[in-house]
Amino acid sequence: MNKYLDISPEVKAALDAGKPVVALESTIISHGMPYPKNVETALLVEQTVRENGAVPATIAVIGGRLKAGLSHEEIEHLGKAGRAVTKASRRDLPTLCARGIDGATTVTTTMIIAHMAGIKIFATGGIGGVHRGAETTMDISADLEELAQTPVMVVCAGAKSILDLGLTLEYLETHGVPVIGYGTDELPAFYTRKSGFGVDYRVDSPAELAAMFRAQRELEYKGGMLVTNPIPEEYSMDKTVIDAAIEEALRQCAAQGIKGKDTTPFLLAKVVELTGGDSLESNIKLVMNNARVAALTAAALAE
Ligand code: PSU
Ligand code: MN
Repeated sequence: MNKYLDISPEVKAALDAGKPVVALESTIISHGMPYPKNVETALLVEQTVRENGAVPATIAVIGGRLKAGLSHEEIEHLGKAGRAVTKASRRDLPTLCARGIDGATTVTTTMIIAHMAGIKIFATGGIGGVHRGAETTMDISADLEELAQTPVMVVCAGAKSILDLGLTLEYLETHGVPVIGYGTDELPAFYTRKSGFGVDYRVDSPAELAAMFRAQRELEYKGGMLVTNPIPEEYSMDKTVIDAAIEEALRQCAAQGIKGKDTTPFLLAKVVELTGGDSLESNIKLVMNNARVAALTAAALAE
């Protein structure tokens, strides 16, 4: 086992027994939602994973240790400290480990640590991608690169249109990452069920997702796969409302000269602010929906 990795006793026991485990990220806690909703959500998502037959492993860096499986106190700490916790991508782990400090893991680092621990399925809300205007800013999330090289299945609700969804799909295609629609032919756009872009394959059951993941391993590919699961109809947002909020958030981001790793957290927080909290409720529901599909898939994979 890696010398920086700590697997919680419950997660370790499940992995040793070949039982289903689902990884969960922590940037969504520290940078994706306001306190205390972030902590409530993190605990609700863990509960959803359990109710669907798997053990949750929320991942973060605590005191320079890579943690797979957090205590409620650790989740509370990450939620309360919020944006004071380093948003940790691939480039940040060596420094955090060497200095013994905390980090909230993005999709990228959650995949890295899940893979180190032997966890194959990971549920989150949305992934990072190719930002609008990336043809000049070169702002492309490390999440896409990680999907290309780390064998973990990521279940998300698509990507927010703070990104260029078309370019994000092109990038994933180039890097050989399958984009699967769960119960849909169309890429979901996080708050809404449709984006106008098609997915590579539609899958209608956790068993079929497990079979695809198994085949990818048997082919000895190094990368992972992206499962996009549309937000349940009853929680999806009005496209006009959310698009207007995103456009305004992008305008403020440009006007304030926000760059680099601060871009995504800034846009996420602005959208919540501009929609008066409605988008936060949708966000919570869609993460729970992804946790359910991931848990059922982990269970199918464990069979
Ligand atoms: N998109 C969301 N919610 C999130 C994130 C993205 O809808 O919480 C977070 C995830 O942790 C993701 C990270 O991995 O932002 C991507 O950041 P960046 O764009 O800087 O790579
Ligand atoms: Mn970026």
